[in-house]
Amino acid sequence: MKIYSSPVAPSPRKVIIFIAEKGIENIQVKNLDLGKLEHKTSEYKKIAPNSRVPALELDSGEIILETTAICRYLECIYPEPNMFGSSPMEIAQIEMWYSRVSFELMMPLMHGFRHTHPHMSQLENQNNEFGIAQRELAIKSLRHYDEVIANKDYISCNKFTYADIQMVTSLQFLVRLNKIDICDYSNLDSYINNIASRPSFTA
Ligand SMILES: N[C@@H](CCC(=O)N[C@@H](CS)C(=O)NCC(=O)O)C(=O)O
Repeated sequence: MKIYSSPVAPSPRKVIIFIAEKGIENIQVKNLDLGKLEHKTSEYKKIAPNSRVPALELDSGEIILETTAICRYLECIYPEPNMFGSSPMEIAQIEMWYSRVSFELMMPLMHGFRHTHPHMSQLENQNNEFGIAQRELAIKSLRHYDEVIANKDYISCNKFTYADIQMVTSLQFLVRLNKIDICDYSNLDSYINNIASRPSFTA
Protein backbone atom coordinates (compact mmCIF):
# COMPACT_ATOMS: atom_id res chain seq x y z
CA MET A 1 0.00 0.00 0.00
CA LYS A 2 1.02 3.60 -0.52
CA ILE A 3 -0.10 6.68 1.45
CA TYR A 4 0.09 10.08 -0.23
CA SER A 5 0.96 12.51 2.54
CA SER A 6 2.61 15.85 3.23
CA PRO A 7 4.90 16.46 6.20
CA VAL A 8 3.26 19.63 7.52
CA ALA A 9 -0.37 18.87 6.74
CA PRO A 10 -2.60 17.80 9.66
CA SER A 11 -4.97 15.46 7.78
CA PRO A 12 -2.35 13.01 6.49
CA ARG A 13 -0.51 13.32 9.82
CA LYS A 14 -3.54 11.69 11.48
CA VAL A 15 -3.13 8.68 9.20
CA ILE A 16 0.63 8.53 9.82
CA ILE A 17 -0.02 8.54 13.60
CA PHE A 18 -2.74 5.91 13.20
CA ILE A 19 -0.36 3.68 11.18
CA ALA A 20 2.33 4.07 13.88
CA GLU A 21 -0.12 3.26 16.71
CA LYS A 22 -1.16 0.10 14.84
CA GLY A 23 2.46 -0.83 14.05
CA ILE A 24 1.60 -1.31 10.36
CA GLU A 25 4.78 -1.71 8.32
CA ASN A 26 3.68 -2.41 4.74
CA ILE A 27 2.63 1.12 3.80
CA GLN A 28 5.01 3.25 1.76
CA VAL A 29 4.80 7.02 2.39
CA LYS A 30 4.88 9.30 -0.64
CA ASN A 31 5.25 12.95 0.44
CA LEU A 32 3.92 15.80 -1.70
CA ASP A 33 4.98 19.44 -1.30
CA LEU A 34 1.71 21.36 -1.04
CA GLY A 35 3.58 24.69 -1.16
CA LYS A 36 4.85 23.71 -4.62
CA LEU A 37 1.29 22.61 -5.52
CA GLU A 38 2.43 19.03 -6.15
CA HIS A 39 -1.10 17.95 -5.18
CA LYS A 40 -2.56 19.93 -8.11
CA THR A 41 -0.72 18.08 -10.88
CA SER A 42 -2.72 16.09 -13.45
CA GLU A 43 -0.80 12.99 -12.33
CA TYR A 44 -1.97 13.33 -8.70
CA LYS A 45 -5.50 14.31 -9.78
CA LYS A 46 -5.81 10.82 -11.30
CA ILE A 47 -5.32 9.52 -7.74
CA ALA A 48 -7.19 12.26 -5.85
CA PRO A 49 -9.51 14.25 -8.14
CA ASN A 50 -10.12 16.71 -5.28
CA SER A 51 -6.36 17.45 -5.03
CA ARG A 52 -6.21 16.70 -1.31
CA VAL A 53 -3.97 14.58 0.88
CA PRO A 54 -4.12 11.95 2.30
CA ALA A 55 -4.94 9.29 -0.28
CA LEU A 56 -4.38 5.58 0.27
CA GLU A 57 -3.49 3.48 -2.76
CA LEU A 58 -4.03 -0.23 -2.28
CA ASP A 59 -1.86 -2.86 -3.97
CA SER A 60 -4.86 -3.56 -6.24
CA GLY A 61 -4.68 0.07 -7.45
CA GLU A 62 -7.91 1.01 -5.66
CA ILE A 63 -7.88 4.40 -3.96
CA ILE A 64 -9.39 5.54 -0.67
CA LEU A 65 -9.67 9.28 0.02
CA GLU A 66 -10.59 10.99 3.30
CA THR A 67 -8.60 10.61 6.51
CA THR A 68 -11.29 8.88 8.55
CA ALA A 69 -12.27 6.52 5.71
CA ILE A 70 -8.61 5.49 5.37
CA CYS A 71 -8.25 4.92 9.13
CA ARG A 72 -11.50 2.95 9.28
CA TYR A 73 -10.28 0.74 6.43
CA LEU A 74 -6.99 0.14 8.26
CA GLU A 75 -8.83 -0.60 11.51
CA CYS A 76 -10.80 -3.37 9.72
CA ILE A 77 -7.59 -4.95 8.44
CA TYR A 78 -5.54 -4.34 11.61
CA PRO A 79 -8.11 -4.41 14.44
CA GLU A 80 -5.59 -4.08 17.29
CA PRO A 81 -5.02 -1.86 19.13
CA ASN A 82 -8.64 -0.84 18.77
CA MET A 83 -9.12 2.87 18.09
CA PHE A 84 -12.74 3.24 16.96
CA GLY A 85 -14.36 1.31 19.84
CA SER A 86 -15.35 -2.30 20.52
CA SER A 87 -18.76 -2.24 22.20
CA PRO A 88 -21.78 -0.40 20.73
CA MET A 89 -21.47 2.27 23.44
CA GLU A 90 -17.73 2.74 22.86
CA ILE A 91 -18.23 3.06 19.11
CA ALA A 92 -20.97 5.66 19.69
CA GLN A 93 -18.91 7.61 22.24
CA ILE A 94 -15.81 7.79 20.06
CA GLU A 95 -17.87 8.80 17.01
CA MET A 96 -19.68 11.40 19.10
CA TRP A 97 -16.48 12.99 20.40
CA TYR A 98 -14.82 12.80 16.99
CA SER A 99 -17.78 14.66 15.45
CA ARG A 100 -18.09 17.17 18.26
CA VAL A 101 -14.37 17.98 18.19
CA SER A 102 -14.47 18.26 14.38
CA PHE A 103 -17.45 20.60 14.17
CA GLU A 104 -17.11 22.59 17.40
CA LEU A 105 -13.35 22.98 17.62
CA MET A 106 -11.55 22.06 14.43
CA MET A 107 -13.88 23.70 11.88
CA PRO A 108 -13.84 27.23 13.36
CA LEU A 109 -10.07 26.99 13.92
CA MET A 110 -9.59 25.79 10.34
CA HIS A 111 -11.76 28.53 8.82
CA GLY A 112 -10.14 31.14 11.07
CA PHE A 113 -6.78 30.11 9.61
CA ARG A 114 -7.75 29.45 5.98
CA HIS A 115 -9.70 32.71 5.59
CA THR A 116 -7.23 35.09 7.27
CA HIS A 117 -3.69 33.72 6.85
CA PRO A 118 -1.75 35.23 3.91
CA HIS A 119 -0.13 31.84 3.12
CA MET A 120 -3.56 30.37 2.37
CA SER A 121 -4.51 32.93 -0.27
CA GLN A 122 -3.39 30.69 -3.13
CA LEU A 123 -5.43 27.73 -1.83
CA GLU A 124 -8.58 29.45 -0.50
CA ASN A 125 -11.09 31.99 -1.85
CA GLN A 126 -10.63 34.03 1.31
CA ASN A 127 -13.37 35.91 3.19
CA ASN A 128 -11.58 37.82 5.94
CA GLU A 129 -14.74 38.81 7.87
CA PHE A 130 -15.87 35.18 7.97
CA GLY A 131 -12.39 34.11 9.11
CA ILE A 132 -12.36 36.61 12.00
CA ALA A 133 -15.85 35.51 13.14
CA GLN A 134 -14.76 31.86 13.01
CA ARG A 135 -11.67 32.67 15.09
CA GLU A 136 -13.91 34.22 17.77
CA LEU A 137 -16.08 31.10 17.74
CA ALA A 138 -12.95 28.97 18.09
CA ILE A 139 -11.89 30.92 21.20
CA LYS A 140 -15.28 30.25 22.84
CA SER A 141 -14.92 26.60 21.94
CA LEU A 142 -11.39 26.41 23.38
CA ARG A 143 -12.72 27.79 26.68
CA HIS A 144 -15.45 25.13 26.68
CA TYR A 145 -13.10 22.26 25.83
CA ASP A 146 -10.61 23.44 28.45
CA GLU A 147 -13.34 22.61 30.99
CA VAL A 148 -14.38 19.40 29.24
CA ILE A 149 -10.84 17.98 29.36
CA ALA A 150 -10.09 19.00 32.97
CA ASN A 151 -9.28 15.84 35.00
CA LYS A 152 -9.43 13.65 31.89
CA ASP A 153 -6.46 12.01 30.13
CA TYR A 154 -8.44 11.18 26.99
CA ILE A 155 -11.41 12.81 25.32
CA SER A 156 -13.41 9.55 25.13
CA CYS A 157 -13.79 6.19 26.90
CA ASN A 158 -10.81 6.64 29.28
CA LYS A 159 -8.47 5.34 26.61
CA PHE A 160 -6.50 6.59 23.61
CA THR A 161 -8.75 6.61 20.54
CA TYR A 162 -9.12 8.11 17.08
CA ALA A 163 -10.97 11.03 18.71
CA ASP A 164 -7.74 11.98 20.54
CA ILE A 165 -5.80 11.88 17.27
CA GLN A 166 -8.36 14.25 15.75
CA MET A 167 -8.34 16.59 18.73
CA VAL A 168 -4.61 16.83 19.38
CA THR A 169 -3.39 17.07 15.77
CA SER A 170 -5.98 19.76 15.07
CA LEU A 171 -5.06 21.77 18.14
CA GLN A 172 -1.31 21.40 17.60
CA PHE A 173 -1.57 22.66 14.05
CA LEU A 174 -4.40 25.18 14.06
CA VAL A 175 -4.20 27.03 17.39
CA ARG A 176 -0.92 28.81 16.73
CA LEU A 177 -1.89 29.54 13.10
CA ASN A 178 -4.82 31.52 14.55
CA LYS A 179 -2.28 33.40 16.72
CA ILE A 180 -3.83 31.91 19.87
CA ASP A 181 -1.60 30.86 22.80
CA ILE A 182 -2.56 27.38 24.02
CA CYS A 183 -0.92 28.19 27.40
CA ASP A 184 -4.03 30.30 28.10
CA TYR A 185 -5.94 26.99 28.22
CA SER A 186 -3.95 25.07 30.80
CA ASN A 187 -6.05 21.87 30.85
CA LEU A 188 -5.91 21.58 27.07
CA ASP A 189 -2.19 22.33 27.17
CA SER A 190 -1.53 19.45 29.64
CA TYR A 191 -3.76 17.10 27.66
CA ILE A 192 -1.94 17.89 24.39
CA ASN A 193 1.50 17.46 25.99
CA ASN A 194 0.48 14.11 27.46
CA ILE A 195 -0.92 12.73 24.19
CA ALA A 196 1.90 14.21 22.09
CA SER A 197 4.47 12.35 24.20
CA ARG A 198 3.31 9.09 22.58
CA PRO A 199 5.98 7.76 20.16
CA SER A 200 3.42 7.76 17.31
CA PHE A 201 3.27 11.55 17.46
CA THR A 202 6.92 11.83 16.48
CA ALA A 203 6.63 9.15 13.78
N1 LIG B 1 -11.73 15.95 4.43
C1 LIG B 1 -10.38 15.67 3.99
C2 LIG B 1 -9.55 16.94 4.06
C3 LIG B 1 -8.20 16.76 3.42
C4 LIG B 1 -7.48 18.09 3.33
O1 LIG B 1 -8.11 19.17 3.32
N2 LIG B 1 -6.16 18.00 3.25
C5 LIG B 1 -5.38 19.22 3.14
C6 LIG B 1 -4.09 19.06 3.90
S1 LIG B 1 -4.40 18.93 5.63
C7 LIG B 1 -5.06 19.45 1.67
O2 LIG B 1 -4.83 18.52 0.94
N3 LIG B 1 -5.04 20.72 1.29
C8 LIG B 1 -4.72 21.09 -0.03
C9 LIG B 1 -5.51 22.29 -0.50
O3 LIG B 1 -6.28 22.85 0.29
O4 LIG B 1 -5.35 22.63 -1.68
C10 LIG B 1 -9.77 14.56 4.85
O5 LIG B 1 -10.17 14.45 6.01
O6 LIG B 1 -8.91 13.81 4.36
